[in-house]
Amino acid sequence: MEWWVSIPKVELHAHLNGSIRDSTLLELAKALGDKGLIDFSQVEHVILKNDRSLTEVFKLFDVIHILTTDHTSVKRIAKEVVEDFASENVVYLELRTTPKKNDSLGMSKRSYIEAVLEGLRAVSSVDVAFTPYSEELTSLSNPVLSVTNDICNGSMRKKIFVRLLLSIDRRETAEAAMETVMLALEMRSFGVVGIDLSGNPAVGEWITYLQALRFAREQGLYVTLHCGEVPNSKEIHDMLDFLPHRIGHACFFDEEHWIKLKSSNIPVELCLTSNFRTLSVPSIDAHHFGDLYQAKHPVVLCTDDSGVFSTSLSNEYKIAAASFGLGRKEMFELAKNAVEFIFADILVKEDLRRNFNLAAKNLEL
Ligand code: 6MZ
Repeated sequence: MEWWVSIPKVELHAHLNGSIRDSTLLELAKALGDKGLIDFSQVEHVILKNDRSLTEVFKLFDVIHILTTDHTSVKRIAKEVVEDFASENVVYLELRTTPKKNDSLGMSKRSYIEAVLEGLRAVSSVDVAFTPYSEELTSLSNPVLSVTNDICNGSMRKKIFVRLLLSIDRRETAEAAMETVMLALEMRSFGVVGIDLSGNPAVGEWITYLQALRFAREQGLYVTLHCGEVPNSKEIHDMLDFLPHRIGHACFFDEEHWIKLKSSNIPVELCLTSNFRTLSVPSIDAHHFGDLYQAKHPVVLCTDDSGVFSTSLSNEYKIAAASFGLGRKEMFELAKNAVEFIFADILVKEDLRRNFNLAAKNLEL
């Protein structure tokens, strides 16, 4: 495992509330239980259950959201999630989350994202670079942001780039989706780079969000779609025709979908453990990673929900290597190649490429 942790990695598909530590979730549940607001024994059972179908995963998210949707918890979770990814040498993280409104807590979609940003600012174990590169370089107030090297106060500091994607949940209305896109546009100078369409794939119709997604793209935001998480041939075709900047999952594709995907060259975010645990693929060996990798189609290994599925990005690399007979050099190249599909600007890409080249030398690859 040590080697998989040691290589630099890029995470492009991680849901904030799915990446929460079990220990934090249990602590939050216990606190609400002590206040008599929930029945802790019932919730503990749901949190600790190991095998979950896709439907059960979304029931768990409903529980998680009851426990986590307040400013203090959102800030804490964002901080911990970044610390956890950084501790396993993730050097670039695109974190996605669904902005939430809760009038009784004075929470608006904007204040929810502001709490996430506060979480990023609260990280102390590593330098977090989350605003656009040009602003990072010119910022005088933040010494952390001398981005081209990691030297801070004379000592080497670890650094992680973080960018945010705002998710539209498939339960939302078209108006709510547009509100999220407008918020993303407003918050571009705080590291928001794009929009994700996610949520229970058995719910709603993606077409509801087409106008908001089109507008987002026209305004220069990146767009990634959860695509083919359940069998839905027409939706998969329509989503591919939309030509999103990336898609996630692609589990229930048929021959025609693969042809369309491959000819479009849309990069795919692949989540091996998540897909296996939700029974979206029969086994890891049979995962479409193998075919796409062989075909040299752009793919990126990701965790999806490292907390919910008890995994880590290092673990996903280890599993992929073992299941598909790939060596360290090939896996390192796969990690490095992910840099080409990030939604950040060219200067961040260049910085990351340098970082990977240096690591390759150090690891004698
Ligand atoms: C689709 C998923 C997902 O946004 O509250 N989410 N959507 N498929 C998946 N595969 C298992 N995993 C997570 O994080 C949790 C939310 O992310 C989406 C769901 O909408 C879930 O409620 P945030 O930070």
